[in-house]
Amino acid sequence: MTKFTHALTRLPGEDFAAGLTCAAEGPPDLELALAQHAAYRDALRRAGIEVTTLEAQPAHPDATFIEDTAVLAERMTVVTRPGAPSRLGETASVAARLRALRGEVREIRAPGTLDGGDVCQAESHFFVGVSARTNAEGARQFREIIEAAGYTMSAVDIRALPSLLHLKSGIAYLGERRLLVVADLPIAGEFAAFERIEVCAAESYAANCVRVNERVLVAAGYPRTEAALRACGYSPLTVDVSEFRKMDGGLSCLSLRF
Ligand code: CIR
Repeated sequence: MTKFTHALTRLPGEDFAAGLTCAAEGPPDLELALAQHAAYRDALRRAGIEVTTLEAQPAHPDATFIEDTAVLAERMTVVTRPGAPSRLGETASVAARLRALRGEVREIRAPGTLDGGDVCQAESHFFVGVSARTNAEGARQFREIIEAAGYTMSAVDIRALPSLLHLKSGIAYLGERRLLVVADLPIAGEFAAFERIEVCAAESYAANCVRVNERVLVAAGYPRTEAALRACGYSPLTVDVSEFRKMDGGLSCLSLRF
């Protein structure tokens, strides 16, 4: 499992409530979202990470979901091309920051689209969701880049699963060749090489957790998932992300870890 030392986050802005969402949970409370974001950054620090936080990006209310703009692995840095047109303008500032921090940056180019939320790394293998946001061309370009860097990849078509905005809305790699997954994710191909821990239907939102060094960050309010993680020997750190959930965001998408 990668040892993470840094994370990049971005604050939600004044226009946070104007972002994309299908969740019928009402508008987010910005003040609470800022407090939850601060607690999230603290949780990352408790897991041993130094956190860099970018200012909110004016006119880009979804930019706090920074994970969608890049994919970082030990041997490569890829800046994505988000599938929602309103999010295309989020990548330039992230690319500039990543170039300064990590050197060479590869890019997904038109007509490809790829959201970082569709990319799940499990050791040297990547599962890539083909979704409403990531198209086949984006997945093809990503494969070319990562195979050149010595990784492998399998594409997972989730377009028939409208409950999953992104692949990682329904899956997380926990380390130790274990995946935390929602029950309706298709089991096929390379998934078979991993142990599956299923999240119960009532707690499907909690499948989007993040292993960070010795801890697992998991959304607060999902006790069965938290218990399942403990039963496997993990040490969960719960973080309340209710205001980000209202904007269809998961826990992982609030940071880029490296
Ligand atoms: C969007 O629809 O793009 C944002 N409102 C939420 C993105 C969440 N990203 C993620 O879970 N990876």
